[in-house]
Order: sequence, then structure tokens, then C-alpha cells
Amino acid sequence: MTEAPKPQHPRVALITGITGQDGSYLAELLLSKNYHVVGIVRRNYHVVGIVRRTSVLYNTTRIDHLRKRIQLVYGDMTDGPSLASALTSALASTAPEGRLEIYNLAAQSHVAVSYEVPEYTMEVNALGVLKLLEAIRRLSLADRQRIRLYQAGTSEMFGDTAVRPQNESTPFQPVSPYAAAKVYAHQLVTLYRTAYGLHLVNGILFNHESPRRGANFVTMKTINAVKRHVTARDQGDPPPPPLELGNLNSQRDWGYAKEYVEGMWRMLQAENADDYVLATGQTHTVREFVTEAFRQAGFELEWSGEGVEERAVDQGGVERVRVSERYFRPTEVPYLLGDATKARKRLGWAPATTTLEGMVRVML
Ligand code: NAP
Ligand code: G4F
Repeated sequence: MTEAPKPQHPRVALITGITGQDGSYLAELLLSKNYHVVGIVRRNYHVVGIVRRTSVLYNTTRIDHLRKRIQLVYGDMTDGPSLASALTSALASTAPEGRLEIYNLAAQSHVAVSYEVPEYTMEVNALGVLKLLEAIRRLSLADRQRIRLYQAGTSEMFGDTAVRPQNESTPFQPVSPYAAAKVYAHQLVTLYRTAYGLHLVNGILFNHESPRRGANFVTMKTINAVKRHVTARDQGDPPPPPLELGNLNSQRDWGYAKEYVEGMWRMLQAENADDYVLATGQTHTVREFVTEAFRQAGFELEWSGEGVEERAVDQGGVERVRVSERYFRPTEVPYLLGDATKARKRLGWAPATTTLEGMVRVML
């Protein structure tokens, strides 16, 4: 019996990292625009209890609500053939005159973790991108011309720069394995664009957060702690242990992830492939974010001490935050402030959520 031909679509998106914060918002956005969405997922291993190890199919919590409307294929950024076959599968769903947009969002995305597993971070965030680009380059000319790719670059690439604010022409000075891998990927994308005439776009996105942010990034870690302190207060229980953080002085330009995926999409709609910064144009210290998050929950923090001795107590003298050496990084990006003028002028993209107060409200 011959199989019925698969339906083909004028607009298809292949998303690596679809189970992540950005991937889930992007999938929602593209479905609302009638794209056929294909996502690459990997099989994960989870530790259960102390000794038992079990495997789960893939992390789905952020995309469970979309499961029936998207196509998922197994793949891994460390496995070239799986990327090539995902590409073939997505192309097969694309109408001959249609377009396949690839959003490469998959990454080991935690900067601190990249010092612990630098080689793995490089495999996924740098060599994984090379594998994906090679898979595209080896397609027929007709297929290559139907493809556009977005690469998820980061403001971390600016590293220890003295330039303020940072835009598309600011030189990269990466200071972590994560950032070094992302710079490699950025430069490969530029190289493949020039050398092979592929339609490849580099996004350079400043930090963006949401209620779907991973629990070990500083914003979500803080929000979860605030919620624990609120619950204990409201139930009349003793206060939970203080929130323990590392460097409170670093400054970040924090935006709302849901608005940033719209920027990614706009980058791929522009006629010419180029690079774009997405940012709010506001920067705040980690300390300011933490103070605002506790404030919105009714705790007025007062800070004292310096370095690892620094701590914050509330209006009742209860210790809510303290510093722990454990969360400091070997090298730090001290100051990020983005200038997204190019994206505003050429793509008509501008974030609606730009204030610290607004960001905390979205997350709480
Ligand atoms: P995230 O929530 O950590 O999601 C990362 C995604 O990558 C997850 O779906 C994860 O799958 C997948 N992944 C990790 N390793 C993989 C591998 N070896 N093969 C296939 N998939 C793999 O990250 P995010 O915040 O959404 O960020 C999306 C992208 O933008 C990342 O590339 C990040 O580096 C970059 N970026 C983020 C920000 C930001 O502030 N959020 C700013 C600039 C750039 P599992 O679910 O299986 O783990
Ligand atoms: O929330 P973070 O871990 O984000 P970071 O390092 O800025 O990286 C995020 O944004 C990048 C874009 O610029 C992305 F490319 C990357 O994938 C990721 O999404 O840390 C923010 C700041 C850092 O200075 C860190 O040292 O908060 C400081 N911090 C202080 N205490 C802490 C903690 N960070 C974490 N994760 N945990 C702490 O306890």
C-alpha cells in the first residue's frame, strides 16, 4: 500500500529548542500566523531518588498545551545526522513555492554552567551550529533557496566591553565558555551567509525573562523565593531561609521574552539577511531587581554589608536575602545595556515592557 502524501504548507518553521522558554513562545506566535511548526526534541535522562535513573521522552511542560498542533521530531545539536533528517522532514512539509524558516534556539544556555561543562557547551552551542549549517549547505540549490535561518546570539558576547550602550557594531569580548561558543556560532553564520549566499540572520538578544524562565536564572530564582516568603507570611509560618545569591552588582537589560520572539520572526521576514540587537534600553543591577520583586510582595528591603557580607532585611528585621560565594562566577559580564535602534528602524520592532516594575509584575 502506498502512503498518502503528507500535506504541504506555504510557511513551515523548524524550531530547535522548542521546549525552552523562547521556543515555546515562538511556537505559539508562529501557530497564530498559520505556520506548520516542527520542533526538535531530545530524549532526556532524569535522576529519580538517589539511585534510580529513568528516561523520559522529552521535556514538555512549556509546550504541552501546543502538543496537538505541532510536529515533533527527535534530534540533538550534537548529532549531525539527526539535524539533517529533521531538515529533510521539515522540507518535505514545505510546499515547492513555500519557505522553511529555521529558528536555532537550542543551547546549553546557562552561563555559570558553561564553566562546569565547557566542552559540552562548545559541542552544543558552537559545533551544533556548524552541523546545522553544513546540513543546509549540502542541500540542493532549490532547497537552499527556500530556507532562512535565525541564530540565537546573545548580549553575553559583548562580555567585558567598555562600550555603552552596545549595538550591532560593538566588538565582542566574550568572558565565558558560553559566550565564546556563541561568538563562534555568530561568526560561522556570517561566514556561511557571505560564502554560500544563504539567508542567515544573527540575533543579538539581551536578557529576556518570563513566567516560563528556567528556575536557575537570577530573575526566576528570585521570583520563586519571593513566592515562598509570601506563602510563609500569609500562612503564619516561620520565614523560609534567606534567598542566597552571588554578584548583586552586575547590570542587565531585562526584557519580556514573549515580545522578543516577535523580533526574531521579524528578522526573518526582512528582505535582506542581517544582524540585529533586541533590547529594552534600560539597565538595572541584580540588587535592584531583587529589591523590586520583594517590594511588590510587601517586603521593603534594607541592604547592609559588602561583598559576601552583604544581606537584606525587611521592615520587621527578618533576613530575606544574603550573599553566597557559591554563586559567583570565575569571570563576570558587569554591564549590559542594549541599543535596539536598528531593529526599531528596519523591522518596526520595539518592546512594550521596558521598566523593572513591569518586568517583575509580568513574572510575579
Ligand atoms: P532555554 O529555556 O534554556 O532553552 C534551551 C533549549 O535548548 C531547550 O529546549 C533545550 O532542550 C534545548 N537544548 C539544549 N541542549 C540541546 C541539545 N544538545 N540538542 C537539542 N536541544 C537542546 O533557553 P531560552 O532562554 O529559551 O533561550 C533560547 C536561545 O536564546 C538559547 O540559544 C540561548 O542561548 C539564547 N539566548 C537567550 C537569552 C535569554 O535571555 N533568554 C538571551 C540571548 C540569547 P531540553 O528541554 O531538552 O533541555
Ligand atoms: O540570570 P543569569 O544567570 O543570566 P545571564 O548570565 O545574564 O545569562 C542569560 O542572559 C544571556 C543574555 O545576556 C543569555 F545569553 C543567557 O543564555 C542567559 O539567558 O545571571 C544574571 C546576573 C549575572 O551577572 C549573575 O552573576 O545575575 C548574577 N547572579 C547573582 N546571583 C546570579 C545569581 N545568577 C544566577 N543564575 N544565580 C544566582 O544565584
